[in-house]
Amino acid sequence: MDRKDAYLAAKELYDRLGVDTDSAIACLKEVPVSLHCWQGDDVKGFDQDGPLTGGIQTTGNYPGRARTPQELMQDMDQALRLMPGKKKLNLHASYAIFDDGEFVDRDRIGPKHFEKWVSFAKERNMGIDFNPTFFSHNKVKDGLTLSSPDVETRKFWIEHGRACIRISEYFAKETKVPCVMNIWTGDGYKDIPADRMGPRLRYRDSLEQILAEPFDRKLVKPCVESKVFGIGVESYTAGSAEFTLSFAATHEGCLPLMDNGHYHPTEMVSDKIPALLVFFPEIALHITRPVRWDSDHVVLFDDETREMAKEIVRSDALGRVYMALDYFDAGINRVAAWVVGFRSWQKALLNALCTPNERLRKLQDQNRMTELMILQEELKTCPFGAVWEEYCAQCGVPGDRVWFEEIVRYEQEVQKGRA
Ligand code: RNT
Ligand code: ZN
Repeated sequence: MDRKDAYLAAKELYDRLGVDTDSAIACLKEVPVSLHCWQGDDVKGFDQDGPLTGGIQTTGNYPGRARTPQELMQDMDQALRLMPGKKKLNLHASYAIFDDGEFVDRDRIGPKHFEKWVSFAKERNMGIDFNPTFFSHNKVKDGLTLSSPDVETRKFWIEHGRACIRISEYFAKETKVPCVMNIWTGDGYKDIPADRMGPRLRYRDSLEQILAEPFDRKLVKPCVESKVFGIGVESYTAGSAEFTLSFAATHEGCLPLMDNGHYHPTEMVSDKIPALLVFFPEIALHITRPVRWDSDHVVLFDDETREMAKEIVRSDALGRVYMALDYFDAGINRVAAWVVGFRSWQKALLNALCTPNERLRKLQDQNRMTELMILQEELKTCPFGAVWEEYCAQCGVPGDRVWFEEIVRYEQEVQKGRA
């Protein structure tokens, strides 16, 4: 059976279940998903040459890492050619691009250091999201930034946050798409601290000083990302779940950001999404795959990824949830890692849009739990693959089982020559 016939057969079956696959495809084409630049170079960035710090780690040494802005953009372009759907670019401040011989520290960076990224995004019709970089830098003092007891250290990082707000607003104005600006710090302690509240009081104050920078709330969407622990920061994290959620709840215009690698292993972010949507007009997500810890493996089309997408769609919240990918695998081809993760999240969203949510909801409300269980199980073997292939074709990108040829070619022609 050819692709089109397979799609028509699938469409008919979904139609009988009460799902319009054409509308699902049309809807997904308009949903932006933010693609993180840091998968391409193992979170190294361009503004310093030290190690990755902050309790996060890339593992693996697959050849072909992008070493320069040009290589990173070239690799990202290759990845973009293999991804269906609407993309947004997600940058970290450490990806500032300086002129030859120029160096500007993070408290002083400005829009001009991101002009090349703006052109890149505009030419590809993408908005830009942004992240101040509170790690991998010599002014991280004793593992602390915004919560440091040292006034000078705090001041430096507050200035960095404020500079990033100005850059975020510049991105939004240039691309005409609001910029989600996410604040995450790895601040914390390896071993049992004596004062758990002090760092949090300082963190709150620092965040307030950053947000005191004037900006248009329609253009810049500041977020605070929580975390439970990091490598070398196992005992205490200043920006815990309760801390960031409470901060966002009490600061107008500030969004909570949940990264699904940042919770205890049996906690599910899929369940937290509708809980937060009850109270917050907008929320943000980092979509990742934690394997035993916050390992940031490539996102797959697995159970929890599917559940997260379903909760967003079922809550009718595609317009209220800012979705960004956040993982970094240096053990496989990095362009392929980008593509697999992006395609997996697209699959999860399409799958959610091809779920008869109204019908399922009715069964739940009528307490017809036997039927609910059966239908939810049987949906798992519906011919979703044919709908996915149709979506890829309509987006002008290769379907499953053929795009990898492109990776092989690109690796031979471009990535292989890199040291
Ligand atoms: C770290 C956080 C954070 C980073 C990126 C690079 O655990 O998830 O979002 O991964 O900012
Ligand atoms: Zn994250």
